[in-house]
Amino acid sequence: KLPTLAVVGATGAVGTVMLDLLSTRENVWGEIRLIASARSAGKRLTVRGEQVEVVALSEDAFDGVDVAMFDVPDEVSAEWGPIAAAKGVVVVDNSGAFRMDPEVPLVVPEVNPGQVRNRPKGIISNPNCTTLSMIVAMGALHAEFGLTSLIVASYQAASGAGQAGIDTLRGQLAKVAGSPTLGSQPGDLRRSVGDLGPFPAPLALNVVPWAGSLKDGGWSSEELKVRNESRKILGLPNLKVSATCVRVPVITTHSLAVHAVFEREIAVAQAREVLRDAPGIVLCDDPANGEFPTPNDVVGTDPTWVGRIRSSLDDPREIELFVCGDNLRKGAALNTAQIAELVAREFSAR
Ligand code: 11C
Repeated sequence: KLPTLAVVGATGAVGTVMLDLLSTRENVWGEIRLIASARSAGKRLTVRGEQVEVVALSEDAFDGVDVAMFDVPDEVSAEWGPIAAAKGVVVVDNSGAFRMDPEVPLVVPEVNPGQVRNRPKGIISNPNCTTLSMIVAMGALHAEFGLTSLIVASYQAASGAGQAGIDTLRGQLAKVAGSPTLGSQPGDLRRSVGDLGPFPAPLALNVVPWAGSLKDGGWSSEELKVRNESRKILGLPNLKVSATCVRVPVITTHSLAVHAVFEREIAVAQAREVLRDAPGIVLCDDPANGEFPTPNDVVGTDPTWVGRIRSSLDDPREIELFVCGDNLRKGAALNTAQIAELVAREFSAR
């Protein structure tokens, strides 16, 4: 019998992409149950071409469920993940609630698929979308050249902050679009765009060097996630990682400028060869012909796109590159679905 899947948080920005993926990827599931907050219960959503009624999150909603993909706020996962796991459900969680728990694996199927089975709590975590937007490329290069340090700057899309982020950016863009002057005087956008939504400054016609919450030393939670999660996924607890996370007026697809240092010398041609052969990567690197990844060319696609590969002018062990990944797909729903599919294989092997 094919395993029963629950999608918890089926109505959010990531949940919507999850349903789309479940309708288009290989069908490895029996029943698919949709679970959301009481507010969304009763809604009917389409999955695999059929209308399915959303049920409210409750202990009973997990009856008979084998695997559950959670995309809900940290505190909801922290409460309900263990409740589902106690009922024997394998929980694949896309929140930050369990990622750094040593008893919860943090899995990227192209990088550390074996970790899926190492789940004493019955919970597997899905990384943050910013980490995920670069880690498949970094994992492939690390396997060949031995990564020692990462310095990154992110260019994060509004949808990283959920549907509220998308709605805020679109609302602000509508307000500024017709103005011949907005964006040319100090603070004029702050006075004109209205609701800042989940962002601490106007995002339309602007960039905002902030994502997440304030942590010690002036770091943002997002920057610490990139550091801690990269170390855990790559199995490099001492990897040097320094991130500056920046929000840009893009709807969906995160980008990162990456400065990577390796144990061994790495030529551009060698890096290209590794990335060309790596699963989940598209090499798009021909600047003479205007070819490099941009978020708008990448949005809606599954792979991590890599371009602008250059050797450091100062050290043959260092390279620079630019990566783009759809933060709602590989950055969230797709990686979660890929992990869940690895678990589904265990059921079909029984
Ligand atoms: C953003 N990366 O772009 C964040 C959203 O830890 O899963 C995802 C937060 C998380 O705002």
